[in-house]
Order: sequence, then structure tokens, then C-alpha cells
Amino acid sequence: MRKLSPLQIERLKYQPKLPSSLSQGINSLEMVEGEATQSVRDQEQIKELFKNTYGKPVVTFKVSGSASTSSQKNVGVILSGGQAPGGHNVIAGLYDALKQANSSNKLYGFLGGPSGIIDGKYIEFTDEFMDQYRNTGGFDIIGSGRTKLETEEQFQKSLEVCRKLNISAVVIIGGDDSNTNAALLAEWFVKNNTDIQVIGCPKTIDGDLKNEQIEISFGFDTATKTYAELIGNIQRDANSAKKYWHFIKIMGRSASHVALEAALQTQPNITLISEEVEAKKMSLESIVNYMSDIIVKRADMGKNFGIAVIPEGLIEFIPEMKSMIANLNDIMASLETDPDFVNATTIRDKFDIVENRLDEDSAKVYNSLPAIIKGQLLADRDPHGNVQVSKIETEKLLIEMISTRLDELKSQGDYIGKFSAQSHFFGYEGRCAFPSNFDADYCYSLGYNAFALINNGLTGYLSSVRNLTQPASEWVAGGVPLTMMMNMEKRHGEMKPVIQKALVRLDGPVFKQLEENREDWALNDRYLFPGAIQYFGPSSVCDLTTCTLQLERAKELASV
Ligand code: FBP
Repeated sequence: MRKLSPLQIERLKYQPKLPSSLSQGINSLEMVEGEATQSVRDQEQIKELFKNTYGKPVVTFKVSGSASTSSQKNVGVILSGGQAPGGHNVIAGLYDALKQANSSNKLYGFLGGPSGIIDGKYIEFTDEFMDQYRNTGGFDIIGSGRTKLETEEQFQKSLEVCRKLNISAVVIIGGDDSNTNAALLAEWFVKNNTDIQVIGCPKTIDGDLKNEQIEISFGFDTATKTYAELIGNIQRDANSAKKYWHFIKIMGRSASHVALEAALQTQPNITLISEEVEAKKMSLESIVNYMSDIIVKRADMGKNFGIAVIPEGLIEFIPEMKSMIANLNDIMASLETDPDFVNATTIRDKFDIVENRLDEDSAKVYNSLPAIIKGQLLADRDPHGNVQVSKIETEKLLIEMISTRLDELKSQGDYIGKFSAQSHFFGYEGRCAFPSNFDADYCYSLGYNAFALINNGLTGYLSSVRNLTQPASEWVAGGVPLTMMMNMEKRHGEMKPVIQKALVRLDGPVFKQLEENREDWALNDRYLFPGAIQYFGPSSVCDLTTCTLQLERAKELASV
């Protein structure tokens, strides 16, 4: 018998809340259709690429006066991409709805991410198996992976596996890239007259899969609360010992939503936001000067300590770094089949080949970096061709450069302090935490709702649950056509249909909150200590949503 921690035992008993529209049972739902939709941009091209699934209406569910019966259905589910707290509850909600609709329905889980459906690796869910994972973090129930589902051959193989298991719908739980693939698969299944439906669920701790219809992706709430707890603890340590500057890099591949939210929850001395760095065209040197300036001012006040929060994706938003990385990416892509590169015997030889091909400007930027960062920039790309920013130690790069700058200032008599720094990277610590009550409820509702979309015959939709700052009973469940969120973007040198990534809006209420307060937070210690996520107790503590959701909602209400 597996030993469980006391919290594991308690969380297994938690009963996630559903919106009242879904709480009367899966067979008592009526679907309400809105107006026909359009893609956010590039309508003609998206329409052409998604001839069968384009233009469908947004739908919502309400309780129906009469109960219906559901025909037998088998469904397959895939977890795709990086882990996010609550993924197990999406599957639990899906499983419960499916069994409630018809007890002979079956749920299959594809193992190891999208590759599971291609290779036919799966398990069948049972009550006993599902019950071990309710309200737990992680994706270990069936595993995850980053295989891109996009080629004709992969779609064909997926079809064969679905046919073998008599699967009539596939649920893909993933971020913007995975849901783009869900849209492609949905279109392919319709085009090939297969009747197999595809439904997506909005996942990613990064919080960048959001738009008019999707208020937030799941996992963001728990991950940001976990990082905020850790930052708060470090702030208390820094304020006690008063001898270290802590440089904390916070996960979030591209957008800075996670760093921004964690900063609003903790009020550190410095918070960098990548989108602002890009908009203001800040060079690495100007970032170093900005941070050094605050360090000097604090030292003048006798405070040789502080907290700096740095978003994971920063390096790709610094203009000169961005061009250098783009140059590196092109070179590395062109070398994939180059015999000299492929047959090079040592890593050093491979690096030399790449370095020799850099253009003049890129070589200058690249050569100004410490050796360790150069190595990290040359590491393998992810399957989408992205630099793996989680492996680039920007926090250490900044410490080194600021240290040099402060030495210069000291020699000029402009700095009287002592700079001793500690670096941290909070990322993986937050991706598999026990989901907060918010994420446990939201995820269960998303999964339950995904089956409602299937039961109503929809395909190419993203499960959507809205009105999230209100109690769960008032949440609004429904579906959004995936094509509605798409536009054309350049990927691997070609224009492709993709779901638009939402970056931090510098004119939005969340960034404004930081902007209005950061001067005060820089010099005066306004640290907040959020503490650990609370799962039991007053709802003002346990069910609190993020600052991001609250500020965005308040702005929305103010503009009505
Ligand atoms: P998703 O976009 O797939 O949700 O993953 C996001 C993320 O957690 C990023 O924040 C991070 O940069 C990346 O995954 C790390 O990837 P890996 O798990 O492959 O190291």
C-alpha cells in the first residue's frame, strides 16, 4: 500500500466546485449558440486553411428543463507540453462527466503526450485509478510530452489508433502551440469524413493563453502563488540578515505574466518586465544601469540588500540579444544537415562552426557574454525551434555585469556599499504543486465542460469557463472555436496559422499597478509575505484569485 502524506489524504477528499449551469448533471444541459465568429486577424487565410471548422459560434451551457440520454462514446485524452497544476482535475472532470452521461463510456489516456496517440500507447481509466489522482498536482497520471502533432502521417496514425479503440473524440490539454495542433487535427478529421471530434483545454502556467474569451489558462494561479510564497520567504530572510541581494528568475517562457503576478503579490524592490524592456528598447547595459542605480541608492540608505525579480524570457526581449538569438537560430537550423557540423567530434568544434558564421553585429554581442551563457545559448532548441530559456542563467549574467558596474562606480567614488548576491530560479518548483482551490475547481469544470462540448457534437473548440473572479457557482461554461483565436505568424521561416500568444499589456491595469508603485517598492521595503497556499479555512484566503484576474476584472467593470 502506497504511503500518503496527511495533505495528500485530505486533498483526495476535496470535492471540486462546478458552475451551477453544469451542476445539474451532464444530461441536463442545453447549449446556447452565439453569433458566427471570425479569427482575430488574417481572416481570409485562416478561413481558407480551416474550411470545415472556421466561423462557428461561441457557445454557452444552461440547465435544460428536460434530461436527455447519451449514446455510448469512447474518448481519448492527451496532456501536452509543460506541467501545470490541475491537469489531473481536468481529466477527473472529463471522466466524471463521461461516466455520468453513460456508464459504458470509456476514457483512454494517451501516454507521454501527443506521441501517445501516434504510437498507440494508452491506458484505460478506471474509477480506482482516477481516484488516486484527484486534486493532485503533476501530469504523472499519463505523462506529458512536447511532440508537435502536425503532419499528415501523424494525423493518419492518430486516426488508425482512434479507429482501433473506437474513439469518437480526443481532448488535448495544452498551451497555445498544442491547441493550434488541436485545431489542425480537428480540421483534418472533418476534412477526411471521420466524425472524430477534437476539443482543447487551456493549460500553461505562463498565463499567455488568454484573450477576450479565455480569462486565464489553468495552472497560473497555483504556480504564481507558489513562487510568491518562496519570494516572500526570501524577502523575510533578506530583511533579517540584511546582507544579500537576491536575484530571482521566475519561469514563463516568453511573456512576463508570471513574474508580474508574483511581484504584485510580494512587492519586491526591482521587477523587470520583458515586454517593457522590448518596448523601451532597453539594451543589456541599460538594464544593468537601471538595477545598479537602485542598488546604489539603497546602499546610500544603508541597505545593502534587496530582491530583484527577473522574468525567464528576458534575454529574448533585449533588442540586441533578440537579433543575435535569431541569427543563432537560423545558423543552427541550417547546420542540422551540414556534414562538417554533424560529424564534428567535440562540442567545442560544433560551437566554433556556429560562432564563425555569426554576422558582425551578432558576433559582437555574443562575444561580450560570459562563456557559460554562450554555451547555454548554443544548447539544443525545443521541438518548436525555441531557445530553452529555462536553461539560460540570466540572473547570474545580471549579477556578474552589475558587480562589474558597481566596482566601476566605487572606483569613481559613486558607490559606498557592499554587493553580495544570491541567485535563484523558481520554475519547476511551481509547476506540479497541489492545485489551489481555484485551480482544482477551474480544472475540474474545464474537463467536465469539455465532455459537454463533445456530447453536443462540437469539434475544433476550446473548453471555456468564464466569470472567474466570482464564486464558482456563477462561472459561465461554454466553448470557443479555436480558429477564433488564430492568426498567421512566421514559424521556421514559413507563415503558419497559430493561436496568438498574449503578452503583458503595458497599457493594462496589471502592469500599471506595478508601474505606479515600483519607485516606492524600490527604496522602501514594502514586502508582502503571502505564505503557503491555503486549502482549508476562510474563503477570503483559500479561494482568492490572482491580482491579475482581479485587476483585469475591475478594469472591465469600470469600462461598462
Ligand atoms: P507550456 O507552454 O508547455 O505550458 O510550458 C511552459 C514552461 O513551463 C515554461 O514556463 C518553461 O520555459 C518551459 O515550460 C520549460 O520547459 P521544459 O519543461 O521542457 O524544461
